[in-house]
Amino acid sequence: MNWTEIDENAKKWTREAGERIRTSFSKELMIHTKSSPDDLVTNIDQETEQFFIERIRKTYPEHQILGEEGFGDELDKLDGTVWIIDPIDGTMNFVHQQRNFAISVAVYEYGVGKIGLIYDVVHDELYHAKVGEGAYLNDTKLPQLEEVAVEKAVIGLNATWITENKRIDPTILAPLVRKVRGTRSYGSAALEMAYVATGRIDAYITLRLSPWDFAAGLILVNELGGKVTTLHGEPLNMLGQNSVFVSKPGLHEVISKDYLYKLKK
Ligand code: 2AM
Ligand code: CA
Ligand code: CA
Ligand code: CA
Repeated sequence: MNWTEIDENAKKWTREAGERIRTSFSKELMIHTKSSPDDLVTNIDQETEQFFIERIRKTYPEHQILGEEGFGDELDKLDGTVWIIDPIDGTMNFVHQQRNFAISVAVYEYGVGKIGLIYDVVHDELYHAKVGEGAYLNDTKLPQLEEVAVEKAVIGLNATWITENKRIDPTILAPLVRKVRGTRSYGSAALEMAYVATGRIDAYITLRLSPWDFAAGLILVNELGGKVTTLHGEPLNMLGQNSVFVSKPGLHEVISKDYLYKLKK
């Protein structure tokens, strides 16, 4: 397996896909809803996924593809080489703001992350990691993550999870919100993981993500010494939905022990 070539192609196609998305800003967008009125998808999400699939199928016919919009393969296990793609992560931001969204592309081999790319299309910022070779923002190598105290931490958290909701007792995270220095919510799981990787936020907590939301971010954050687990501290299931807790080292243990212990098993 020529991982250098796969990495170069993945980066090239991601930047090309980003250029197409930037060009689309001047054209009319077709917006549909999926599971609920707030769950959006556009023709650009679909066309971008198809753009990747055409290139991967032509160059690597033996690889499999897991994509959010369903143009890839239906997988029940992660055998062989699998590309995990979210063509636009943060579609609501893409539609409402034309910013704060990203392309997320990861390549896994037998379930092990090899290459992770998160491309902030509007800022032309490519966060990338090849396992064992460090993580980068464009050409700049990112430093290893350092420990931080809870009182000094800024965490990515959506207000949904501290108000009445279906997935978590809101009294579990409310005391954490009071303790930390600040909370932020950017609306793109991939970007929030890239922000943990760059130290712009210290942790990110959310209750329901799919593999394409976190596949690339997991590789980036792990490469820098951060931790990515479910809220129960378990490894993420790469074929299903998960709660997700991304954090700098040290802080992960403290938040788990002092706040998340109240979660039901
Ligand atoms: P998406 O934009 O690719 O759908 C928004 O808080 C974050 O959660 C985004 O990364 C979004 O990804 C993700 N997400 C996962 N499932 C979602 C859903 N059913 N509705 C909206 N956002 C979802
Ligand atoms: Ca979506
Ligand atoms: Ca997503
Ligand atoms: Ca998406």
